[in-house]
Amino acid sequence: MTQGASPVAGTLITVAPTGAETAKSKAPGLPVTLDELVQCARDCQVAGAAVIHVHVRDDATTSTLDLGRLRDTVAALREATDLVVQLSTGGAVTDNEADRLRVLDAAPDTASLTCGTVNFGDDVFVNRRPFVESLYTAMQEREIAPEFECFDAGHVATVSWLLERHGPPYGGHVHVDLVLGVPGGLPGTAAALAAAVATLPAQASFSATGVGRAHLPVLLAALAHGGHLRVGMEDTLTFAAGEPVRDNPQLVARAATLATLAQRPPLDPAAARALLGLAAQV
Ligand code: KMH
Ligand code: ZN
Repeated sequence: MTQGASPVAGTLITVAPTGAETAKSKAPGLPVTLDELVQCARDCQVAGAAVIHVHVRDDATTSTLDLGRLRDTVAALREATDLVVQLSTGGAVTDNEADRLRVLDAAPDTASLTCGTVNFGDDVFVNRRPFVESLYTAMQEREIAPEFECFDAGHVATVSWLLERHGPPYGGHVHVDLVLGVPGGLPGTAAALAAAVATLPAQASFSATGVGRAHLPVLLAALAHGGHLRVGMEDTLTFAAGEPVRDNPQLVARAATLATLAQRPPLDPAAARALLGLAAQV
């Protein structure tokens, strides 16, 4: 059954600080070392984030799925913050399925799970349905809560298909991130967001991410639909016309202000854990 998202009193803010695509030389505020990421995470928690969506870089600042780095990153973020730690299993469009599946060995609280293939600018972000199933069932076995990432309408339908075929996710709660505005995917408009929300599984919560120029329209539309927010330099490098983003906390702080204005202030990490069906942090 699908019937849109269930409402929640507060706003879960996820920060996606780094991503796989942007070069440090193009965005000096991008956190690419572990120290930079940990400091960014601390500051984003203070600004209102409850979840951090993590991609890591190697010593040359290139995106990597190196397991040792991922493990060190999960440990360092848990040590320094209360944030829910989410690792990306999407990686970069060049990453293979085995490496993407191995990300789960780093034992994050949650992991992203992209629910289908999509054109990604001039590239293709490949997510074969059998691979999506493998990631989903591996997360069930390892007690990692998936965040279903949907870049296109068919991806939302695949969430329902996964639930019907394989049962509920670890934690029991379905949380979907609608990523709008990728060239090749759903456009970053309020109308596209509303259409996607209308087909979410019953009782699902959702957050939304607007890529590039879609950042603010999607953020405002998500709040208007009772949704949660994902912001960060993975998707947004321009703060306002002619003004580059200084750093991730700047984006989190603006999202927190807008969520508060919408009468749904940011959830703290403990409330985020409760929403996502995760055990409290010890
Ligand atoms: N970098 C994109 C190809 C995810 O993190 O799960 C995929 C991505 C999605 O960023
Ligand atoms: Zn990502």
